[in-house]
Amino acid sequence: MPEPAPEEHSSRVKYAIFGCGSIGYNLVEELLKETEDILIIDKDKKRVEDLRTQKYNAIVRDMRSQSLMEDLPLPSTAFVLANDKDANLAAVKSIKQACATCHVVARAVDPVSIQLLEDAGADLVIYPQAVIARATIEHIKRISSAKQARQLHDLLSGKEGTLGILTHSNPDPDAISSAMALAAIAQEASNKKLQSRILYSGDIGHQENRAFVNLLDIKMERCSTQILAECKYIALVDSSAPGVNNELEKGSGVLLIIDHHMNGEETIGRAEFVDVRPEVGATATILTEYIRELDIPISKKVATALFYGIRADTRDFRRGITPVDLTNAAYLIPQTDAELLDKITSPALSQETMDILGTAIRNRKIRSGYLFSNVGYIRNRDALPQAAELLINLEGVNTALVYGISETSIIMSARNRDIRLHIGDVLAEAYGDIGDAGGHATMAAAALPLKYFVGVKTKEDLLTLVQDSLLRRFMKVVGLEKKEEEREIFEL
Ligand SMILES: [Mn+2]
Repeated sequence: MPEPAPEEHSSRVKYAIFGCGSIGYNLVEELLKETEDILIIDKDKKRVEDLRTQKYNAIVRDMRSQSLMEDLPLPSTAFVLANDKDANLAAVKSIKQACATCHVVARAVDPVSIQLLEDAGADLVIYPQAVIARATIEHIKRISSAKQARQLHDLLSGKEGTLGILTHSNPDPDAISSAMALAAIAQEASNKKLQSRILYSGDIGHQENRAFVNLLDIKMERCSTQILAECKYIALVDSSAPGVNNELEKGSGVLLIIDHHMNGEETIGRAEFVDVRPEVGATATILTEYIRELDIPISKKVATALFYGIRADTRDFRRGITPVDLTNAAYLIPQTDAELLDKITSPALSQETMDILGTAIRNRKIRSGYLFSNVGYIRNRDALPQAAELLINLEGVNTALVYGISETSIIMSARNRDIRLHIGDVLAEAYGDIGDAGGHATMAAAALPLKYFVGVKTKEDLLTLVQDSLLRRFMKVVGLEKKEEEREIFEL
């Protein structure tokens, strides 16, 4: 067996271009900005002569030849770019045979060649038609987002007075952070002539949302007709039209609308500027894009709020997330306050919530993977879903139903991870006739007005008295009851 002759291939070159038509030539021009260590291989004598007179390092060789790589220096990266698909395929094979570690980029002349070239060992296959289409679309998207940002800027730049920024009712972090960002844009664009007031209606529920507003020290005012009258302009954020989940009259005019909700059949009303993009995960994403495009300076507070807004509306980047959301969230990260973000995400529990969680844990009863817990009288309704959320994590539990009694109703919160069960439907079937009940497959709730349960003195007594019959309804629906009609519901 003859020894392989390594000296034959001892010389090396950084880049080799196989086939130097227009694509190859353009690539060489780009590569020259980085290095002159480039070798060009082409079968056309005239072409090679021309290249040589331009002082390029070029040689004549047929890419289909078995001896393509003979005496050639080994390239670190080879670009195979001829417009002949068989020649490209043959060249990729020869190159990989001569040098398995060489990085090979190959041009596919048609869609079928893509797979053939990959099979032959090409590390990257480019199909120029597809590359051009993608690049063009990217370019158009960039231009249109820049244009929209410019339009918003121009609209705000001529204004002065008060801009009322109205969120949807019961605002969440996406709505609130979007309002803050719009206020920052309005201030910058108007040269501080436009002052913003952030307005909302309903409640800022859930302790995470309240922690968000408190920790970020956000000034928000409850919307009233008087305040609306004091605002020269009204902007809607995270709400798709006047009168749709906000305090405004249907069809009334506003200055602008920025949102990501589907508007259904509702009419947008009159607005000078509308940017509604149902395809993105959060309104905060859209506002961040404006801030980037317009290069608006924002505080750590606004950056942190926007980042949290995107995160919350996409359920921690898991629901309806798009590359646009991620790109904009990534842009915010260096400007966010990590410590603040941590505090918002895990707000301190109130004494009462802690007590209720304790009661829920203590009073839990389990049967065939179902957990039930009676927490008694409660003032803070937020604690109930938190208790259900906590208890569903218990080993062996697939469905958790936590219930208690408030001033006005018996309330229930359920969590479920049994894929065969739709807990929203279960609650609706079990309690729909005596109150509000329903929800999703994995989370649901019920509120049963006390008017249905009369004649008992204290609320705690009432709950004790009716819980068996209420739970029987539930068990009947899920099929737990059949076997043990007569027995106590729980045997402890
Ligand atoms: Mn939203």
